[in-house]
Amino acid sequence: MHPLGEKYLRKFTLPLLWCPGCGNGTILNATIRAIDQLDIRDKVALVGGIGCSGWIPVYIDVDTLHVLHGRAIPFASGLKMSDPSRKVIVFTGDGDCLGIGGNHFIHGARRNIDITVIMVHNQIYGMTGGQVAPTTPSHGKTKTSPYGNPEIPFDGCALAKAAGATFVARWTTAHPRQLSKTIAEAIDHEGFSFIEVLTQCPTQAGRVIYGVADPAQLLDMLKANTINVNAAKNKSIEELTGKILIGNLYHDDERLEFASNYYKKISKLAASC
Ligand SMILES: Cc1ncc(C[n+]2csc(CCOP(=O)(O)OP(=O)(O)O)c2C)c(N)n1
Ligand code: SF4
Ligand SMILES: [Mg+2]
Repeated sequence: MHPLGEKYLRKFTLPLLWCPGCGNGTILNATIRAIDQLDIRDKVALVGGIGCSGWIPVYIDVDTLHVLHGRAIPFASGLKMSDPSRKVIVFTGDGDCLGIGGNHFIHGARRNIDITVIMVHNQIYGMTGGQVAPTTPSHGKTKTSPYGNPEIPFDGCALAKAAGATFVARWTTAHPRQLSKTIAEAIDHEGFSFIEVLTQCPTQAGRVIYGVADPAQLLDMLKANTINVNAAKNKSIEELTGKILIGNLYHDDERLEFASNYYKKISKLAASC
């Protein structure tokens, strides 16, 4: 086993429950590297929602919570408020975050509470067998949209920024080094940080939406369909058509963070009593 796996994986939880070639393993790897780089093993708490992606924290030997579907952000917020010194990271599926948990997501961002939300965007409800998600592309065929999805998908990054998140980034599982670096930056950021990770789900989205079950081919598609936000600056509208922007998309260090501001107010009030 790789030394970082030896150091951080909970051996009794292995083997991983994910399908072969699933992108969740890459996100697990990028997270472990970020935690190791920042040397925060004893300060971090990981919170997972329900779904294949919600299992990422289960495998990492640090303080973890595996909570109700759609409720990872409220649990994480409560944890942060009870122990503001904690670095709290949420792992949430695109269904978990933008479907059932959508309201918690926008209010967490609005408060600018200091948690990092990693949203695993596989375009589908993976764990429950391939139902349509709020991120499924228009016209995409799933088990519950057999004639093609009649809806328009959410842009999770645009929604996070509009709701008040102060660090917003998007990467793919085809960019593991960049993803790990951005996870470390997001953990360091004081405020609500949101990272969307476009990922391959060979068993459901790959097979059902694209007719492609080969993980390597799906990774090639992720590379081909994305462009770095900096490289995009020099491209024409025609060159950018159909491309999804990746990279660090938004950063604001000025806005007040919720937990520290709350405790500052409380201690001021206490001092004036
Ligand atoms: C309250 C509640 N409703 C529905 C479910 C069933 N359920 C479990 S996981 C899931 C969707 C998972 O999709 P997503 O969040 O995109 O995660 P993925 O498996 O794709 O990583 C659903 C609907 C549940 N566990 N709890
Ligand atoms: S169903 Fe998709 S997301 Fe879930 S473990 Fe399998 S490949 Fe991964
Ligand atoms: Mg999903």
